[in-house]
Amino acid sequence: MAELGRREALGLIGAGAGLAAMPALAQALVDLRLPGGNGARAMTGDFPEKGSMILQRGRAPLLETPLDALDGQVFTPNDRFFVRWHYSDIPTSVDVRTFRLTIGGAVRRRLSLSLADLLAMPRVELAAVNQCSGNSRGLFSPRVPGAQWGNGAIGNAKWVGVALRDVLDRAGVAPGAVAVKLGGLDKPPPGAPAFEKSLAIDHARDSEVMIAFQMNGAQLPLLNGFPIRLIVPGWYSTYWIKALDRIEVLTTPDTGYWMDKAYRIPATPGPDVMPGAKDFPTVPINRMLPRAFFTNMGDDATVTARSPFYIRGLAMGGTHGVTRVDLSMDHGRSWHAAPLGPDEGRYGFRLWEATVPGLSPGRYRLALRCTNSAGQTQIAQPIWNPGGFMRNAIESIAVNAT
Ligand SMILES: Nc1nc2c(c(=O)[nH]1)N[C@H]1C(S)=C(S)[C@@H](COP(=O)(O)O)O[C@H]1N2
Ligand SMILES: [Mo]
Repeated sequence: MAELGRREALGLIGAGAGLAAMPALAQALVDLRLPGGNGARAMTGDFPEKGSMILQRGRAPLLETPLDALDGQVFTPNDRFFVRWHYSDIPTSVDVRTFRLTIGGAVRRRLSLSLADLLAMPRVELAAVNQCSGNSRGLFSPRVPGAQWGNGAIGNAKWVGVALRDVLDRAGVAPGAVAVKLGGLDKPPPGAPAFEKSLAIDHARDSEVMIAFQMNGAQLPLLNGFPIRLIVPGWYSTYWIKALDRIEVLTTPDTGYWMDKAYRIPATPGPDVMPGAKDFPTVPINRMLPRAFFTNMGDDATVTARSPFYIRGLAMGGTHGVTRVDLSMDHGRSWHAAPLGPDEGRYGFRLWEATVPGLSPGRYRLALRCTNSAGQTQIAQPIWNPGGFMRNAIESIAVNAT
C-alpha cells in the first residue's frame, strides 16, 4: 500500500471539549466584518494536520481558511484547507488495512473494496473547487442561522482518485437505478439521521465524479476525509462525502433528511426570495456559480496616492471555466478585463491580477466580476434565502488613497 499510510491523528478532536472548544491563550483574532456584527474570531493552530485557521466552531470542527492562505496560488495548501463536519463523532484514526468501501443496493454484485483495490484501478485527476453551500453566509443581510462563514469556506485542490463510474460498473448497476446514495465514517448522535447525500444515477456515472485518495499530491488530511472522499466537480461540497465508506444504488429517490429537508434552495432563479419568505417550492442545492475574490487586499485597504498598486485574487467559474475577470472603479458603469493566470482546469481556481494606476487622494470602491464560458456572471445585488446558500454577489473593497 505504497501510497496511503496509516493516519491516526490524535486524541485531539475526539478527546473531549477541551482543546477545540477553548483555543489556547493569546490567539490572534481576525475580524470577518460581518454586516450583522460579531465578526471577531480566534485564529487556531490546534487542529491536527492544520496550520493557522479561523476557528468558527471547535466541535464538530468548522475551520475557515484565512485570506492569506488563498493569496497568490490556485491550489489551496492542505494544511490551510477549510474544514466542515456536521456531527462531532468524526473519525480520528483510520486503519488503512481494514478499511472497506462497500457498494450495495441495486447492483449485480455487492462489493467490499479495500484501499489496495481502489489504488489498483485506473486513475483520474482533476482540479476542482470545494465550496460549502453556506460559504459567505455571514454576509447575508438580514442575517440567517447557521455557521457565519466569511468568504473562506472554499478551497481548490488537485484531486487524484478513481471515477465513481468505474466503481459502480464493477458492481454492475441494476436496471431501474435512479440515484446513488453515499455516506462516510462520521456518526450521528442517537436518533439523528446519518449524513448521507445522493446524486442522480446519470450524474454519478458521468465519469467526472470521483472518489479521491490524493489531494494536492498527498493523502487527504483526516479532517478533509482521509482515506477517500467524493469529488463532485462544479457542485457544492455538501455532496463531497468525506471518509466515504458506503455507496448504495437506489431504485427510488432518496427521501432522507439531508436530501429532502436540508440543503434545499428556493426553486427561483437566483436562488432568491424576499427576506423572511417561507413555504416556497425548493430543490436540492446543486451547481456552483461564478465568483471572484480579492486576496492580497482586504476591505478598507490603504494605498499611496499617485502610485500604481498591484492587486490580485482568485476566480472560479462553477460548472464552466473562467473566461473573464473584470474590475470596475465606477460602481459598475465601466469594466476593465484583468489578465488571467494559467488555466488549470475549468472546475478550479484561476488567478487574476491587475495594476491600478495611481489614484488621487480619496476613497474609492473597487468591484470585481467573474464571467464563465457559459456566459454566467455575477450581479451586484446580493440574494437572500433562509439557508444562506449560494452567495455570489459581486465583491467590492474600499480603497483609501492617501
Ligand atoms: N462524511 C461527511 N462528509 C461531508 C460532510 C460531513 O459532515 N460528513 N460535510 C459536507 C459539507 S457540508 C462540506 S462544506 C464539505 C467540507 O469539506 P472539507 O471539510 O474537506 O472542506 O464536506 C462535506 N462532506
Ligand atoms: Mo457545507
